[in-house]
Amino acid sequence: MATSLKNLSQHSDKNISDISKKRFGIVVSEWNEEVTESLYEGALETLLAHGAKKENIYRKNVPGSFELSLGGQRMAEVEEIDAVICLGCVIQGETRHFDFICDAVAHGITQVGLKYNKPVIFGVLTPENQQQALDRAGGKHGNKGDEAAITAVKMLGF
Ligand code: DLZ
Repeated sequence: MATSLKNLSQHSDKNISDISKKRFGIVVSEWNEEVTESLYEGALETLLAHGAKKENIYRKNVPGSFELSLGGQRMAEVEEIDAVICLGCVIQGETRHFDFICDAVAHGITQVGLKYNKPVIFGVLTPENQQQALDRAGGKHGNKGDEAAITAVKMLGF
């Protein structure tokens, strides 16, 4: 999967390629389920709207965002999967849990992408409260799940 000269455009492009044969793994955290289900719906609809086939999209749940790294790795190690989207929502609380979880998942997802040389997308909301989360999961500030899916599509075209 090494990049060769023919994959590199001499002019900037938007990196949107044909994804009709690409396979996607979506990993969804069950914490703050109302939010993460909306993120999933957004990601799914966006992939389909860009030409992905429903039968090429695989989903697995993990208990919480901390587990997204391992879940993402399980998806990424499947050779036929081209890109992985990790979806979660960590709401800031009064404990230091927030920092530990966010740091761990950001680092973990980065490592998985580099290890498998595949797009592994960080679709994790880190809001202060549930309302801010809902606003970014299909509410007034859009849907981070859509953004995560677009990012996966763009990275496949890289
Ligand atoms: C423990 C915990 C807490 C306090 N908050 C969240 C959260 O807001 N969002 C989330 O996705 N997960 C949370 N978790 C669960 C952790 O991600 C993880 O599942 C547990 O610490 C077990 O490893």
